[in-house]
Amino acid sequence: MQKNIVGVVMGSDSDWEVMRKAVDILTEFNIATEVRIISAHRTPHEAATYASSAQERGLAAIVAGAGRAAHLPGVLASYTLLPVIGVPISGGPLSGTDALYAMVQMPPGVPVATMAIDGALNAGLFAASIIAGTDPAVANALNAYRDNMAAKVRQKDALLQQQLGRC
Ligand code: RP5
Repeated sequence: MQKNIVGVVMGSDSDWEVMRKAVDILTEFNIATEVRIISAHRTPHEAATYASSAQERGLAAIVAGAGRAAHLPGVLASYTLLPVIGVPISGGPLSGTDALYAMVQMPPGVPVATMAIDGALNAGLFAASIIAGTDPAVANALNAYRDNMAAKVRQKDALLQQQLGRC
């Protein structure tokens, strides 16, 4: 059985444009993904079946994105002990704040690790961090990713100092 798969689940195809960022970064780290559209409200039975069988399919974590009254991550979390990472999706009259509050305000007992509104990239990175604890190749990839980010910041700082004539 394949292990360390990340489930990337979204409530609607309209969430895909945001959620693909999680899939892209996980793919960059050679982490397999299982990508599904499952709705807590429109397909509740699939949500229950998906989450309750996730561990036996080899999933290490679930990234769940949804907008509006976004119950998907909480519902999935209630059916599995796997870490569930919620991504509130923007859109609708409340611009994603509704989804953010729905995810971050989970009542005590069944936690969801909530990212920023549309924070699918960080959700992918967070899932990779979970896997990095047991997979040195993923840990190396994450370290390289951070080194690369740091190099870019230093480069921008050097450029700014140059423009200001302070170097
Ligand atoms: C949520 O409602 C979905 O996650 C999506 O963000 C939002 C709107 O869904 P659609 O009407 O675009 O299918 O359940």
